[in-house]
Order: sequence, then structure tokens, then C-alpha cells
Amino acid sequence: MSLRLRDFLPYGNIVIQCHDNPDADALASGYALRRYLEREGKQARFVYGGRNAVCKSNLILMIANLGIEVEHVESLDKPDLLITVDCQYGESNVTRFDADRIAVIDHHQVSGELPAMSDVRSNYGSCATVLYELLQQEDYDINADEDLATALYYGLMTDTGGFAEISHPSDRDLRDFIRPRNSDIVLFRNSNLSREELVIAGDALKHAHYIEDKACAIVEARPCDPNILGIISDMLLEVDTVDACLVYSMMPFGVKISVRSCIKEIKASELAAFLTAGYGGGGGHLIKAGGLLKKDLLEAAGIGYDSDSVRTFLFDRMREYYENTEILYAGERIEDVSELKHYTKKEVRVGYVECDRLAPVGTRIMIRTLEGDVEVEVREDLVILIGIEGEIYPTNRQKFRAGYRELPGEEYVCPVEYAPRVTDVVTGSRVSLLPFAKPCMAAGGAGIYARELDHRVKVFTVWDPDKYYLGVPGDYLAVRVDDPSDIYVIARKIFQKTYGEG
Ligand SMILES: [Mn+2]
Repeated sequence: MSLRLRDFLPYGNIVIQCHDNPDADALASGYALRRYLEREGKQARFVYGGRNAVCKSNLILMIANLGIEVEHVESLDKPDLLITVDCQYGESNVTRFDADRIAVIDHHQVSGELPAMSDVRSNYGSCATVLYELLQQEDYDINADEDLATALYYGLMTDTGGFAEISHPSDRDLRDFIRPRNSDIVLFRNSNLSREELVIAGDALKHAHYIEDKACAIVEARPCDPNILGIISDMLLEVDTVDACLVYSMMPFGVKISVRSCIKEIKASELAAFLTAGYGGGGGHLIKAGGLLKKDLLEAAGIGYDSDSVRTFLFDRMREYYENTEILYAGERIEDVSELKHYTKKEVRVGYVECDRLAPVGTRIMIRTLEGDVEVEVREDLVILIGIEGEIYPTNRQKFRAGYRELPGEEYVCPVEYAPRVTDVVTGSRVSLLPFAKPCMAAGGAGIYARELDHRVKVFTVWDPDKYYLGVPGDYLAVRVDDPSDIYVIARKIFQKTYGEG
């Protein structure tokens, strides 16, 4: 399913289409693709269908200030190639036009059969991020093109509630390394809300429901731009008796949700993922997150799609979240290890980097991985391990020698799609970690006591008392043999690959 933008070049008559009622991400994505084709000497039209022409003032400003040539059309002369961006051909919000070949670039959940030429990255926060990656693959200097940089930045920003809901490292790369024209971003941002939308926010807040014993609020808003949901939930969270809240709106295609939390026992990103699990998707940050429950999936599951059924479903789901989760604070309790089994580490191939080769001692570096960002200071004996899921563990040379065996002469191959990248925190310069990585074999150590989980558990570990690790049924709760206060969660997949009984 891997696609390159150069694959489009052999086609004569090319049309780019985004979904009906385009938003900033759709406009940015189509615009980016058109810019690339232009650079390669190809003229392409950029169109959208549907009943309505763009009328939101931030989008009208975006189109005018960045010079986005986009046409609202009713019909189309059959092109050789039709590329849909920020949507998939055949979806209900994409007006159907005939074409000899179809291609799809998108970041939503896959909704039907995809054509051979497609790139759908459902874990990305915006389609602009997909284009950002694809353009870099073709050596396109995005920051030399300020209009394009501004469009991509604004596309990601609006699709992720002002960057609050990003979770993929490529989204963070776009946010951190793209240089937009700030005056335009400020202008677009402050033309976002119409007076009608202000009324929607006010009406929604008037009818807030509270789960009193949980300090939780749930609010339904009339169908509106997802950004309004974020504004409402931000306000709700400021209320003294509200620690966590859910704001939702029933759109024609599904239920958009916005989630907030201000207590460490609830990560907004994890609550959003829980509420949407099986019906769409959700994610974001510790405090802010969002997501979507798809209408067709709710209907197929027999839940229905009228406002009573959706409200009941969301209330039940929220109660379930509170009632079926155990919270453990490592250090505050000692696990009864007689109930647990003993496991030792299997021989597993991982990667390692000796950091003094990467940057001078004393440099603060940020390592970006699929799991998140890790900041460390380079010391003489700092060794960074790259685990089987691309996760990163800083350690020192002494512990490294005790638990790992070097494999001289062999090459390290990264097992995941996003290879860890390193940024010098002060200068902002970036390097890939991979050229410095070597393979090694993990084995030995005193091992762990562990048990398989049959319910959800949140563990606050000794090394990070502010952020919990979530364990779900099937994962393992582990206790270090040489330190019983060190309790943590190991994901099922990683556990099975790295530990054996005995
Ligand atoms: Mn989008």
C-alpha cells in the first residue's frame, strides 16, 4: 500500500478532489498535492462537490491569503486520474465523479475497498501530515514555500483541536519543524467562530449532565464544527466540580467527541480511546483529546443512531470506565508475589546506541518515537536501547553490559514504521538514530514476577509518579524480583516475545 507522489506523473489529465464541505485539512492536502504536481510541470484541477460552497470565514481567508485555487463543481469531464484527499472514493460525503483511475490519500479509518494506488494512514492526526511525509520523500523543500507551509500547519492544527489531539510522531514533526506565516495563522484562528456557533456552545452548556459522584460532566451539542466541541469542553473543565468531561455532537456521519481531564488518574487520550473503541477511534494528550464513533458501526452493532440511544450508550460507557478500572500506586503497596509466576527474559534482539557518539556530552537531546518523546542529557556512559516495538529505554553502560550481549559485525534493522529520530533541544538540529544503532541480544537478569490481567489497571510507576501506564485484559502486571516496589505493566505482545516462564 505504499505510494509515492511520483506515481501520479505518468497520467495526463489529473483531478484532485477533497470531500464535500471542505475543511482546512482537506484544502491544505489538495493544495499541497497540486503544488507538487506543478513543480513537476503538470497542471491539475483541485475540486470538491456537494451542495454547499465554502462559506466559513477562516476558510475563505485561507483560500484567499494562500492562493488556493479550488473549484466547487457539479460535474466533471472524466479525467485519466482522480485523486481523493482527506477522504476515500465512494464515501457518502464525497460526490461521485467517474474517472479511468482512482487514487486515495487519507488519514481516516478505512471505510471500504481501496484502489491499488492508495495511502491511508489512520493513525495520523491530519491528511496534511500524510502530504508532509510524501512531499519530503520527493525532496520538496516545504519551508521554502511559505504559503504551503502555512496551509499544512493550519490543516493539522484545525484537525487536531489546536494540536491538542495529536499522537503520531509525524504530526509532532510537522508542528515543530514547519515554519508557517504566523500573521496568517493568528488571523485564521480568530475568524473561526460564527455568532451562530457561539449560540450552539451556549445552548449546550445550559443542558450539562453531571455524574455527581465522579466529578464528571457530559454535554451534547447540536451538529457543529468539531472545534466548537473543544471550546465547550475547555470551559467545562474549568468548573470547580468537574475533573473530567465529555462533549459530543451527532453529525451525519457519526458522533464527534471531545474529552478533557485535569486529574492524573484519567488521561484524556486514554478515555477517548476507551469511549470510541470498536466504533471508530480517539486519542490525543493527557488533558485534551477527541475522537469519532462512526454512525454505520453504531447501527451495525444494534445501538442505533437516535439521540436517546447515543446518550444512553455514552453514559453507560462512561460509567463502565469509572467502575471497572483498578488504580495502583507503585511504592505504596507491595504485591503478594506468592500469587505470581516467575519469568526470565528470553534471548531477544534489540538495538542500542552509545550516545556520546551521537552528540557531545552535556547536550540535551529529544528522542521522538512512536510511543512519545523522551528527553535526556548525553552523558559519557549513556546507552539508549531500542526495543522490539521501537520503544526507547535510556540506561547506562554498566547495566547494559550486565543484561545485553553485543553482536559485532551485524547490522541493526528497525522493526517499526517510524524509526526513532533525535533532535538537539538547544539548536533544533535533527539526526536519525538508526545510523548509530547496533544490534545486541538481551538475556539474563533476576527476572520478574508477573500475572495476566483480567481487568483494566492503571499503574503509577516509581519512576514516573505523574503518568500512569494502562494495562488491559491480556496484558501483564510485573514486579521486579530484585525490587518488589517496582511494579509496572507489560503489553501482551511485548511480554510474549520477551519473557519466558521459569
Ligand atoms: Mn482531515
